[in-house]
Amino acid sequence: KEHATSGWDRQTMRRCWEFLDMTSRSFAAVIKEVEGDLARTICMFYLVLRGLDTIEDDMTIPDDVKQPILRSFHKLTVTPGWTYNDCGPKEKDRQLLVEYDKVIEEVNLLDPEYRSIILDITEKMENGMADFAHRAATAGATYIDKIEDYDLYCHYVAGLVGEGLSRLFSASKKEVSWLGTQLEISNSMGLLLQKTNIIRDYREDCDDKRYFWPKEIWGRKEYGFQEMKDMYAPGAQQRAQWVQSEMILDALRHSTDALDYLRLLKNQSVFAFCAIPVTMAIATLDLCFMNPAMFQRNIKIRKAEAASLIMRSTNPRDVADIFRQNCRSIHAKAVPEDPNFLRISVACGKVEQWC
Ligand code: PS7
Ligand code: MN
Ligand code: MN
Ligand code: MN
Ligand code: MN
Ligand code: MN
Repeated sequence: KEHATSGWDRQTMRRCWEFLDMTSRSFAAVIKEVEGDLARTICMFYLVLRGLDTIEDDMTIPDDVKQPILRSFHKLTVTPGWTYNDCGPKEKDRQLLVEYDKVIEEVNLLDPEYRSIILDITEKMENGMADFAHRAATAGATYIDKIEDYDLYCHYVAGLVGEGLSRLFSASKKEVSWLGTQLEISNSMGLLLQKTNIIRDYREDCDDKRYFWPKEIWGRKEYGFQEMKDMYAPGAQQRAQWVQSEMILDALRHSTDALDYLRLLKNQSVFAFCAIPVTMAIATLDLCFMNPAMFQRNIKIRKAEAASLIMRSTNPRDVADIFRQNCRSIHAKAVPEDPNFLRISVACGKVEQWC
């Protein structure tokens, strides 16, 4: 039965599973562990959004070309035979778009209820991405002003993924029918992951002129920065640290929602799929907190720690323990000189108290 629903008997679906391994460093393993035809559905959801993100990320595509491709991506995704060959050679996932006709073929074989959820989320995400991409092209670089804009961008690229996944879980009957209506906490799941990614990728994104940190935070007068890339300069370490702690504090806002979300899940394989990325995110926030290396290079949690997090991400109680431990660790590293000290204490306390 497992074999019949995962599509191993089809050449195109086999290629799609290969694409999943090629394009996802962290999601491939957890997606494959999901039960029955939901794994194949999430795999296809992932590949569609990965294709869309590859176009969003490609700075070699001029804005006037990129806009119509982004805004029609939900239609292209069901247009038999469509492929995209014009991504720059630097784009790591360009092959997925070169063979996108195989993704399209498999999307068209999905259960119509699943397919319409995927296409609805794709349409909302593509238009959000296109709005921000247009602003970035006009300004010459990605540039986010208010925390509100930051939350909106993260809603488009990750909060909507959370919404779509919740709707798919409900449609599969593996989770309660009303999970798909829990938009606020589904959004928070995505925002926690996306914000962690944006914090950790500071240097890599800066070097690509992708400035996702909101100016409302890094531009505060007391920090004294004129530009986001000034934070990695030699004399900036102390002040950059305070910006980093405010960014981490902002991400921690979503952590109790994530715990509330995980508590609603009933299916073991769905739980692991949702919990593993989230415990990795909390551990990554702890790793980044008060760590000046984050401004210089890409830092990652150790293999052994990741393995331990995966093993412990099996039930809400252990996940809450992981959250509490990381928050206690963040709390212990906070210093009174930090302008965010009090607010960090409160945010960590809230997670430590959660039950
Ligand atoms: C369908 C599993 C578990 C309820 C490709 C998983 C890019 C962090 O900013 O390229 O370009 O550098 O490093 C995933 C909610 C989305 C949010 C989002 C689809 C969790 C396209 C993770 C993932 C919701 C937009 C990292 C979102 O990519 O980002 C499926 C529950 C894709 C999830 C992007 C970011 C992923 C990301 P960037 P990256
Ligand atoms: Mn992107
Ligand atoms: Mn990307
Ligand atoms: Mn992004
Ligand atoms: Mn990133
Ligand atoms: Mn990335």
